[in-house]
Amino acid sequence: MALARRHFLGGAALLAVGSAAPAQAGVVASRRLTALSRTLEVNGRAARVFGLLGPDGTQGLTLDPGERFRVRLENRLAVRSIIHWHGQTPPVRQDGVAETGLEALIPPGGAQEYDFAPRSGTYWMHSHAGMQEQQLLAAPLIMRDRADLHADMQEVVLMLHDFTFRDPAEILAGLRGMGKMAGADQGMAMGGMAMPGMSMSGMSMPGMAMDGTAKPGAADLNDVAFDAYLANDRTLADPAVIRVEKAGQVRLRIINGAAATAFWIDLGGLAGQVVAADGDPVHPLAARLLPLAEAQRLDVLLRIPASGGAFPILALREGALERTGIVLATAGARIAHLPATAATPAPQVDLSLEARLRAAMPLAAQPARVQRVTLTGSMMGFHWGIDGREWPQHRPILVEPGSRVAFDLVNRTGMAHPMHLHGHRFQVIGLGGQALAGALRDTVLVPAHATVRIAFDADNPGRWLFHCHNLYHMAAGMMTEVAYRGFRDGV
Ligand SMILES: [Cu+2]
Repeated sequence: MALARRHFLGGAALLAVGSAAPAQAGVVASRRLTALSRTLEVNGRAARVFGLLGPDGTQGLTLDPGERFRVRLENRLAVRSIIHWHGQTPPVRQDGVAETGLEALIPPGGAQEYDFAPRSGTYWMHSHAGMQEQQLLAAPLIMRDRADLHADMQEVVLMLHDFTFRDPAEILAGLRGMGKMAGADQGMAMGGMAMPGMSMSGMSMPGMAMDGTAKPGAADLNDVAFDAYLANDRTLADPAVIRVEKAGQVRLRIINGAAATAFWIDLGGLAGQVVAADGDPVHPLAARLLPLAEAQRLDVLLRIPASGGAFPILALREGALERTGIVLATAGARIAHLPATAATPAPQVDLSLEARLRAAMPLAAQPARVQRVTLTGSMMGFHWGIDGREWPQHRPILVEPGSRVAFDLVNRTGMAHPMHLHGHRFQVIGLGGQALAGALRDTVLVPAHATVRIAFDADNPGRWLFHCHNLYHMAAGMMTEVAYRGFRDGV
């Protein structure tokens, strides 16, 4: 690859593998990140999953303020892979995707170098190859800023996953086959009608309430029945317990790394202040219950009571009873057992928080050409697309270099779609026709039958993936490219 070659020629002396020690003033050697297999215990059973091991021996990577993203990614898997730096805005050939043809998958035993100026905040990284992300090839990517270092504040990362012992490819095949079996008149239409025999292959019934009755008019939720929901790789049977100080302040960095699950984050007895969405600062907003779609992040400031105690932070699966979480606890606090199911189902994740978020540093006012992007498809055959086309039969969305671009994301389907644009930061500027100066994000939820308007500056030339981050929708075809006019694929 041209980029890797240039980097090797220009910076070979800096590529001391596995060392984070400064090579010279202001320069840090590549940090090593390793894609590998590991074993987790889930519900008392061993699970073979993927992982991304950082230089400190834990999952994920944390960079210091001002540090460049200078990373050597090593593939120790038995399969080809590539890791996408979700929400970061690198040059297009370092985005960590192979679908555009601008980068290649990394072979087993191979490595790839990356070097770009990162955005600070709460990010994450995950495989963009096959269905590896469903198998937990994903980890936190935290870019500290100077304020984080000087603040008298403890950082806690909460990373969420949905987990299945089954092969994700089989699940997708089951979802597609189910639609065919259902036929046009069997009630698999949006809105959720009862259908017999839904337990095969572990699929859950869209639009079904927890007692198995249909929810007339409700949107479809939760295509896939998972075996467990993980918070920092653990279930509530044995949750991560994180020691905090009485009267201390915590910056909770919440990452929804789930494949196909939106959650409500329940801060319980703690009052929280949302200070960032998808890594970008927002005006502080008090909240206790926070909706979080797939791939989205929220940073929340928490104050631990002076009296101390144990404080569960729960993630509630939307439209369902299942939940997961971690426990923040002061020294000696008694930690009660928390059941992994709630008594009543959590509501559907919505835009109630989105409507209240305001970017701390919004885009400068500027006219934009609004383009309509229609989200299409249905549970029928599990076909999902954009403007009626399924990847790779997509039609790229053309943008003018240097221009302000706006998209009206019009959801014509009965399911919500968390839409992710690579390589850019967009602002949410309209919800259902209502204008707002909302959060800067890289992933926005477009609920069933809703319209969301986003705007961004076309300041990062290339061809960039734009897709639903429900990974089964993405695999089924809900992906396209945003292509800069005049961008040349060659070097
Ligand atoms: Cu979707």
